[in-house]
Amino acid sequence: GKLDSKLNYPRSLPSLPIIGSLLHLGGSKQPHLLFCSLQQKYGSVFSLYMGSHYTVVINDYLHAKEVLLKKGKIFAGRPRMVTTDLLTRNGKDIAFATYSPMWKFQRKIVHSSLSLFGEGSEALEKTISQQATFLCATLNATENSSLDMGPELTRAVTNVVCSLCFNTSYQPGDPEFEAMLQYSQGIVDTVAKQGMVDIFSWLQYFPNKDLALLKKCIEMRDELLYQKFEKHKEMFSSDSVNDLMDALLRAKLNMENNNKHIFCEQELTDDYLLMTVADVFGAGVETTTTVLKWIVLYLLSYPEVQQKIQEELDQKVGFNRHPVLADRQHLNYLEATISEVLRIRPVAPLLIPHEALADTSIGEYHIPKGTEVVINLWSIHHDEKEWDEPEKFNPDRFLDENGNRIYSPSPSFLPFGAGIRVCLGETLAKMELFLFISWILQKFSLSIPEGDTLPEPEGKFGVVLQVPKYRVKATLREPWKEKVIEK
Ligand code: HEM
Ligand code: PLO
Repeated sequence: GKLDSKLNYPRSLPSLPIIGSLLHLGGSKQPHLLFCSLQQKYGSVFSLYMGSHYTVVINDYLHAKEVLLKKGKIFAGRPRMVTTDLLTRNGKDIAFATYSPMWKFQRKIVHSSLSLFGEGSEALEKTISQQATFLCATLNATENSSLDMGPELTRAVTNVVCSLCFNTSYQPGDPEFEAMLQYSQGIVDTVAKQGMVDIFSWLQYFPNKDLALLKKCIEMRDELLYQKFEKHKEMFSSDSVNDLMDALLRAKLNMENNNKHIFCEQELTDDYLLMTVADVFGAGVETTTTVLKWIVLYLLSYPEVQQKIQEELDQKVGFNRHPVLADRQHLNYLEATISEVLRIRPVAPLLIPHEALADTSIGEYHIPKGTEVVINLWSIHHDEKEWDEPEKFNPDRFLDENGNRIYSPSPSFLPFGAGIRVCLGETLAKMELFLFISWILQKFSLSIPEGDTLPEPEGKFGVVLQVPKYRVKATLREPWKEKVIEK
């Protein structure tokens, strides 16, 4: 109601509070699909009220890039939500924290630890390869029977992030791992999914099943975090910093010793440390696992794509050694397939909502300070003006006529976001996706178990776009029949 009539605003949806409920009525469209189809009537930039919160939805890459890149700093805020405030102790993490000097500092520590222990080092490639070995051993053990690969993929990915964050890993059947699976699913099911409590915050004061589940899951997570934290504090030595938790502890000690807070006024309390690791751990597990499950589902639906990847692997890697990261530049079709999955099923179909930190504009439209800006990555990745038959799964669109990889045939491709809020784990995620899929397909062919039918690849909207459950039959490929898969 406070809009200035002299200024130009995006077209607004009518009868607004109803939209809030529309998003949640069973059977009706999911938010990313609803927003995508509303473009027809309202154009690619439109506004609505989430309860009383003025929200602008962006459905095309030009306006998205203006928000994320050109005016990235102005739009670097995050709106507060009831569920994410609970999850992050009022925004003491990175992903759901609004722009602040502390947020910058947290990002910096994570970024440098990831390069130190991860992306730059051979140690990480070794860790991922070791997990790939275990994964292949499990597939071998269940050969020709049907298997839900979900938990196996999750364990492989979790162990990689565990090693980066805590310098630990899980054995099969570890009860702590089972607990982690359970609470993380509960969080994914309830947090930041444009649910009613986040739209009408007063609903939190009434009995609410989702919120109760979220609180219980956060308790479970906290217990696990504290335990890791206490062990790290006990063992800490600034001469041997081996993981993210150590790096954060060292940053905290340095800040206290110097007693001058170079980066920010605020104190780096335990809460900030805990929420930072929790973010990296949570993001590290849920995103990469989700993409792996999407990739396998598409490989089952498109056996010809799987076969082409295997032919490329046979040619470029062969059967006498395992795939290594250095093979990435030669495995164009595999890389194209990964990109195509990230396009057609973006992990974060609405990114994480941004917030305008000052009065500004998007295109010709005035945007008041405090506006929530939702970037609809789904629309951007399914834009008919940018993609030929966007609903079609076609890895070849990421290759030129000679089969060489092109980063993207259209600028309308932002699977990791862009600008100052860009994903912190892009390099790590790409390493994992490449190594896990290449290891699996070098040794196994994946197919639909007899009598099973695949679910529709629709995806369930949430803080990540969740994959429907399905089962897989893994068959050891001919050249590997004589070889022994390492245990
Ligand atoms: C943020 C995608 C893996 C850590 C994001 C965003 C997207 C994204 C779209 C939001 C950008 C925005 O709000 O504008 C992905 C995809 C992944 C992936 C597609 C896997 C294929 C990871 C991994 C980590 C990670 C493995 C672990 C280090 C983060 C963090 C943020 C983030 C901490 C918040 C950044 C901020 O708000 O400043 N990611 N991500 N992501 N991602 Fe990822
Ligand atoms: C996933 C469930 C975990 O238990 C907690 C968690 C932490 C960070 C979140 C992640 C969840 C979901 C995916 C998010 C990530 C931060 C960045 C990432 C939102 C909720 C994406 C894709 O934007």
